[in-house]
Amino acid sequence: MSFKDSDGDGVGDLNGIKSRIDHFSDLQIGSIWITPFFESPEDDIGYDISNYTNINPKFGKMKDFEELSEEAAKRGIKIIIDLVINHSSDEHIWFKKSVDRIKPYDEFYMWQDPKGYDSNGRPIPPNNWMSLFGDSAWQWNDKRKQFYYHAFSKKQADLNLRNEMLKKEIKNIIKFWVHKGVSGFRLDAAGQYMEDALLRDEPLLNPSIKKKEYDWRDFNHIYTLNLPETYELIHELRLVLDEMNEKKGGAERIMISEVFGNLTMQRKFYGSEKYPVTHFPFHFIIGSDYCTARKLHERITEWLENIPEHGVANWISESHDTNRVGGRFVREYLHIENFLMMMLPGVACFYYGLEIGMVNSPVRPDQIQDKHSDPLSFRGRDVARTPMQWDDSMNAGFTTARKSWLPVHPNYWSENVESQKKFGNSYYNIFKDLLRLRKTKTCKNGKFNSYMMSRWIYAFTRVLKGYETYVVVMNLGTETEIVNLAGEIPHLGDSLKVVVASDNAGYKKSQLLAAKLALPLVARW
Ligand code: TEU
Repeated sequence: MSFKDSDGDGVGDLNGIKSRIDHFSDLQIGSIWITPFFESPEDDIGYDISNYTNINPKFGKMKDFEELSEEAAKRGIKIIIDLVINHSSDEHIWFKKSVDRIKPYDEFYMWQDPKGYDSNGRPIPPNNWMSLFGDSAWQWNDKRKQFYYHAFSKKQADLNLRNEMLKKEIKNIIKFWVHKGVSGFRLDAAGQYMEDALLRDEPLLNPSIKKKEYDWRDFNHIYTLNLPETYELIHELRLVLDEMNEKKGGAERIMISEVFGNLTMQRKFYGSEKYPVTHFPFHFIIGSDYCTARKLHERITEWLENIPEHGVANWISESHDTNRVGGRFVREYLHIENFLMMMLPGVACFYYGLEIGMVNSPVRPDQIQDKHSDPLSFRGRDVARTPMQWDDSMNAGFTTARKSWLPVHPNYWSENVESQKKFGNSYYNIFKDLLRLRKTKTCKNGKFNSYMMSRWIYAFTRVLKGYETYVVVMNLGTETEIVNLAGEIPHLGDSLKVVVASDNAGYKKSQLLAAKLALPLVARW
């Protein structure tokens, strides 16, 4: 955990979050998502849970969570936690009992006999399925004399989510945390929940490319990703939550699915009004490529137009699995993503540090904590997991320990919450201004219109009759361009006035706006 350390061991914790809860009130943030803080041997920073209802002592005690939950509730802030049920740690008691074939745990995991034995007497895995973290997804267990399946590391054994007894356990975990004050769940790796019952081999994406060794990316995951049964399972879990909501007089608790894929697939994670699945899937807005205005326009409108009527859009730009946006391209992309997420219709999920423009941090090989760099990102995941930068004291005010669990970014002496609060056009203050705009009626209910002003200049408006109207303009390119907003956008009033800009240029001209390098701004009329 990288938000705030309260006990001086160099690792962030629940009391740390509680001590800085006013940071969220200050920004008027409605909910916070906390990554796993449960009992775990930490093979994958806690995404390998050995007890779902115990707290890892490193992060605090149950009492600390209850207090955090109370303090958050007092401020109207909801807490969302990770529900990591695709797999458990191999150190979970369920797994140990499963190895020993103790009922009902014997069928809690994905056990399979070997396909056969090689000439050296070694067991051969049942099929060609690969783990996201490298190598075969099948791990031999010598005691049970069978393989178990693991989509991620071999210490993250996939749970057999078709097992009714296990589903009961999971439903109880949901209820347990709701009773502790949790208002939402992020369904970790939801796409991986189900696997083909016939264990069919997955086809190569490109069979003509011959390799000595293939990895996860080489395959078309038709038998291990986003199987239709996934939605059925989530729907079942959703009903548990909805029922608890009803009991509490329509309290709103949510489920978010962490899934990746095309629109058709992501749409399914919404379900329908009659058959709800999650409230929304995470939707990464730009991703890892440069965007022209056309591409951005297409992505945004396609997404907004295809969301089922009962659903809400979602935008996210970074997480603990991705690189920081600011480190992916030029740093100004940070502003672009923040402006988009704040002003587009839908729910925006911000990764900590975005409010002060945190960028990828240099992490020396001897400082690396992540044992399983995401193969989909080329630089490992630690670069985006470094401590929050609070002030210019030692370790950026994150911890009183001499050494924090991951190094603090060296730029912390200037880039930190305290100093940015004082400096007018800082990331922090711009972020706050945008959040204020986001709360307006126009941003909540206004109509959305999208415009490609040129190859690189993208604009959109939010319009609500009887209220202030906003136009957001951004330059995705690297050259200064002059754009004629009035010529392109119908009904643009004469009194156009810039309300938030990512630089200090002091725009005055009402209709001609000079959009500089990656400059996003919001104007109203
Ligand atoms: O990540 C899940 C994850 O990496 C997959 O969803 C994957 O990116 C996708 O299927 C590719 O199509 C979550 C956590 O965020 C991550 O930190 C964990 O390492 C992982 O689950 C295992 O729990």
